[in-house]
Amino acid sequence: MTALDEVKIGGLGASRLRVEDQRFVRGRGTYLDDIKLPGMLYMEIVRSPLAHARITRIDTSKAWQIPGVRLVLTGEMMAQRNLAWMPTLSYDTQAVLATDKVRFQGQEVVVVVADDPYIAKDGCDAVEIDYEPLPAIVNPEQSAAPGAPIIRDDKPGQTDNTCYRWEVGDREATERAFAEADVVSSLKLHYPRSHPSPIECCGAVADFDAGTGKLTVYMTTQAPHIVRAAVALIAELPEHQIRIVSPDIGGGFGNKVPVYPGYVHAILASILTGRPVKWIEDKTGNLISTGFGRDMYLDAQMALRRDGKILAVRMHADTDQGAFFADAQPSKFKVGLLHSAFACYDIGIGYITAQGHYTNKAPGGVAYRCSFRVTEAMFFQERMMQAAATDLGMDQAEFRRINLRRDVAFPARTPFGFLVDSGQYHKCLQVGLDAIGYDEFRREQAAAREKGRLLGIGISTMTEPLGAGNSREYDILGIKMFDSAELRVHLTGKAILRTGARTQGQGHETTWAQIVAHELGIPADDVVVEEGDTDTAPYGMGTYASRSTPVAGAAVSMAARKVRAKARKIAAHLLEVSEEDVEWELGRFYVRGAPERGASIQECAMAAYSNMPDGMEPGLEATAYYDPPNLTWPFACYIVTVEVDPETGVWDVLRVVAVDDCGVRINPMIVEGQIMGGLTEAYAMASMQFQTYDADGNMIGANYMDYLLPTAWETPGFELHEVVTPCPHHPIGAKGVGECAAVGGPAAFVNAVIDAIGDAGVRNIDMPLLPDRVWTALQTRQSV
Ligand code: MCN
Repeated sequence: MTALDEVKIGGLGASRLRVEDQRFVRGRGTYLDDIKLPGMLYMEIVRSPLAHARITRIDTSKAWQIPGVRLVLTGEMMAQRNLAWMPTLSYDTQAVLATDKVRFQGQEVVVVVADDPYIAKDGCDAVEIDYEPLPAIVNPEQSAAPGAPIIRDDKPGQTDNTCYRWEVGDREATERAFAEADVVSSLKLHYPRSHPSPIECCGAVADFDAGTGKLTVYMTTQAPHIVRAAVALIAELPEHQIRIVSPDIGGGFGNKVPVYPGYVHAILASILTGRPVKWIEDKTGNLISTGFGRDMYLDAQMALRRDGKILAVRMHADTDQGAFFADAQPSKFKVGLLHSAFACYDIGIGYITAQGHYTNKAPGGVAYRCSFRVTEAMFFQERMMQAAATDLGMDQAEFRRINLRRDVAFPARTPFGFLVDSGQYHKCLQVGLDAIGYDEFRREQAAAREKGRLLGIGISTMTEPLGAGNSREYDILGIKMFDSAELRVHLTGKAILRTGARTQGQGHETTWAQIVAHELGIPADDVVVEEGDTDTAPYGMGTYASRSTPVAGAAVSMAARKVRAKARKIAAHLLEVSEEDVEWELGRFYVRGAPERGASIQECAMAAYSNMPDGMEPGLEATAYYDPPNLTWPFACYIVTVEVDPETGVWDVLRVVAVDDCGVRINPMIVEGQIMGGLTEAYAMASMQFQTYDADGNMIGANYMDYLLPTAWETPGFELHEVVTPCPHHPIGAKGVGECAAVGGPAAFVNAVIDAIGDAGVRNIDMPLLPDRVWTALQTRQSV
């Protein structure tokens, strides 16, 4: 036997079809709603219709009288068990059920548990609640206004609506750089509130066994181990008696990271009734109360030299956190990784301040397809880049060329402390410019303008820190983060792999097996991947912030290498040579100088259980925990061309070019799928997808008539290109990719539209660029 063909066995670089799709396309997936346990009860939630009100009366007596209603929970009952409030991941508190006041429309007030979901809904309708309305605060400006009602009057010592203040960078050096600048470019922007909107909503089936004291919770979570710890702490239950199982998940996109009150209700209801209890959000519940991202206002300036060199940046962000600070991250930086902005540019100095504001809106700040506020960071960065180039009268591509880090500049420290370790930024930009035909488009644009046609081109270049996990180079969270993998190779050479990550559609079952194939030569089809069950998976931190490949993927590699190291000893034993004389080629060991004498990995596996060397522990398995030395830094260049209709403000996308450098691609097809999905979300952000609230705090966007997502019909085509700069510290050179296009893409679309119409005075249009907003901007332009 000779070395295997890596691509043929489904190793690195193979566009292997997704194995999980075998069950998904046949309707054989097991999603939360497929779980039906004997004697199961169903839970529904009464939500507040008002954004801000005092609760003066709750009467549940009529609900209790409905046949089939088994339990009606109020905040008062929760308070008796010390469960009316729970800690959030951001070190704040959140009401589990409202007691004194409601603080956002959709807040959970009463829970009804019944024999079937319809009776539970009837029970909800029978609950009587009296509210005394209070003025609603729906944005940071109102929140900070003198005399504004204090939203969090439940918190001792809270005398205003400030949730946090935070700063990073060198203020004095930044001021000095601004004093020396030839040009100061300023911009104010808003990244609107938005919802990840997975097809499957959040939910849980809680099953408390009073006999054993064991609590099993099936739940749609992206981070089962973290949720297990949270449940243990919130409900004061022993962690070893809690099993969290995350079944197949119908999309997460960040929505399923936080610990929501509904999970706690279902758990308590199961403990109190002694029966399994199922809670599944309906779409309105999901859209109105769980998992919002963005909602950040930026006021920023850039200090520039006339020749195009950026001297410094200064940014202030006001963030609308909603009623509870429940960002899905315990970041010590409060606004996540906002300060990763400008990491790809050679800027030495900067200063960022941020203020979080409580408002009467559902808790925001979920890492919606972004690594903790990186989406906002990169959008602001690339919009500022466009504005600055315009202020200098400089070409957009040239301005980026002047400021992008050069290949020789790595590793480079950003003004905010990150260490950017690698990249080929100029090559990436050039591939994009060549693919779109930049110079030719500029000529076409000028010619079209002569005829009254508005063509535009927008560029977005960015690197983002992916792989939340490192605690050595850059301590993001104030806690150590890592991930894990456990690989067991059975006697026949087939293997089972478990990790602490949790796929929600990304394809881990396919790609992790490819890493094992690459490291061991076991065909990927012979490796089964399991994730999501805390009773069997090794401890891990979950899947979000595109951290799985950088951290769990690395752990898979390390576990396989440990297995290979043991197999090498077994091979030496089988081949009757010393270990030093054993060489490795994919799938087999052989004797140095006598390549015909070899032992396959499968033969070694058989021997590990039947003919191991004396003194060796039987079996062929290993567990690896990976705490990476740094984040991974993928780079991307997105270029979009558009045509704007001057009569209506409607804009059409002409072309979208994407150049992504996510290092070594494990599965190119899956990577391309991730990029296309991200670009679709980028287009959605730029064109239609946002949630807002009226003056009374009623959400506009709680259904799919008001909250628009693009269908295949609207979504433009994408032209994908790649550059490969292997990550220097990842065992197989891979970097994260899952969110890059969603993070970097929106600015390319907006920049293109502004480029089409902005030459005569339009500086900004806030997303989404609805036709009426563009049309209004066009009127400004025409009057300039
Ligand atoms: N991959 C690869 N080669 C690389 C990098 C990644 O083959 N160099 C593969 C990975 O093995 C994995 C996929 O691409 O199968 C995404 O990997 P990664 O970038 O590590 O991201 P995660 O697996 O951690 O997924 C998280 C990311 C985020 S943050 C959101 S939000 C998101 C996303 O992925 N949510 C998704 N993509 C999604 N895709 C689907 N279908 N559903 C979601 O909920």
